Amino acid sequence: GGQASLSRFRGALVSGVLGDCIGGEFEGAEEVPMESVLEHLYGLDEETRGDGILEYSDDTAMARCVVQSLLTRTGFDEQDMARRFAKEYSASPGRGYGSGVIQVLKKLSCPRLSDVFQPARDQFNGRGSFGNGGAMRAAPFALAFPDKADVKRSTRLGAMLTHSCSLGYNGAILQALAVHFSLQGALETPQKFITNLIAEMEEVEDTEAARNDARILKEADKPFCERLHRVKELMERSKVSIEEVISELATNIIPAANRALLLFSHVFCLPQTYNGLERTIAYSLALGGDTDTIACMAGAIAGAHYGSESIPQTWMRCCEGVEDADRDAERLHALYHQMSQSG
Ligand code: F2R
Ligand code: MG
Ligand code: MG
Repeated sequence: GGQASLSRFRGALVSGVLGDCIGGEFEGAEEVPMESVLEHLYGLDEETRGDGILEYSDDTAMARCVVQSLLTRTGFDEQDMARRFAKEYSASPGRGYGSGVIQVLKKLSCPRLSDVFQPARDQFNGRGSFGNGGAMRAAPFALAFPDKADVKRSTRLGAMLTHSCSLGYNGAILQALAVHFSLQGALETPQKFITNLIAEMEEVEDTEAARNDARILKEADKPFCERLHRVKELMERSKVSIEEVISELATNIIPAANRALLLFSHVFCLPQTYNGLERTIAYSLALGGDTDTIACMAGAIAGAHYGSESIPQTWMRCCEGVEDADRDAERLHALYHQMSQSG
């Protein structure tokens, strides 16, 4: 489809849900052989599957809150979004939330709470969470706002409702920007795509808070820029093994760094019968670790690039929440174009 077409919106939102549901199988696994990934994926094609058998986790549960809040309020409203997170958690606490964020979600349900950002600031002795819970639900911000500055501002605040450490909210901004650029067809030239992201993150990470957090966590001065430079170097080579990607980018670093990997996954080759979107999800699973979240985020970026036509129907039938995502994508598409005309 053309830039910011409905197909790209549906691709992004639905593939995020698919990545979460399909990736849940391997979350936390240290090593995931490609044979196990392919076996899992072939299983989705069998007649016996279907009817939303794979449930979505916290990634999609929270992204759905973001979507409903942005649509209902026609923009970002922190009170409304915080209320939705709290209500969703209390209605369905067993979706596999991070152990720390549960405390924030419980506090957000308190009617006497005056500052909705305070519970997140209190996390981890006042340091805030650097988990990837902000990034896993960031894609809808890119689907609601056509303006890049709005995407950055709303994604940062939306993440800060639960993640007040800069590595948590800046990772969310990186994910939203990747979806934003992908919607516009920027992945046609992957090198330029990464170069654009580096330029954006140079600015995003250029704050006192970011430098301070990076120092405390013994990270590079600008952790996301550093990872993106590594991704760019690896992409310039003709061949890179999966082990190398994992050891270069995923070990001995904070969970937030996982996010850099997803930008890379679409370039790898898997069985020829697989299209680009299927390859992205398969590769995300083979990385191991936080597979539901990596596949959810990579799925959203790849879905915005390849569009809804590349999503296998058999996968869609297996995953919970796909129909809702498809319907919401249409509504976000309308909101996005309404905003681009008015602003
Ligand atoms: N929680 C999980 N997976 C665990 C297994 C779930 C299992 N399948 C089940 O059903 O029980 N996955 C989900 O959590 C990740 C997103 O987490 P989020 O929202 O960022 O949570 P939190 O608690 O804020 O952070 C996660 C952990 O990171 C460490 N951490 C964060 N900031 C820290 C800090 N400043 N200092 C020290 N540690 C910090 C803590 O261990 C947190 O608990 C996604 O994968 C989602 O799928
Ligand atoms: Mg999850
Ligand atoms: Mg996860």
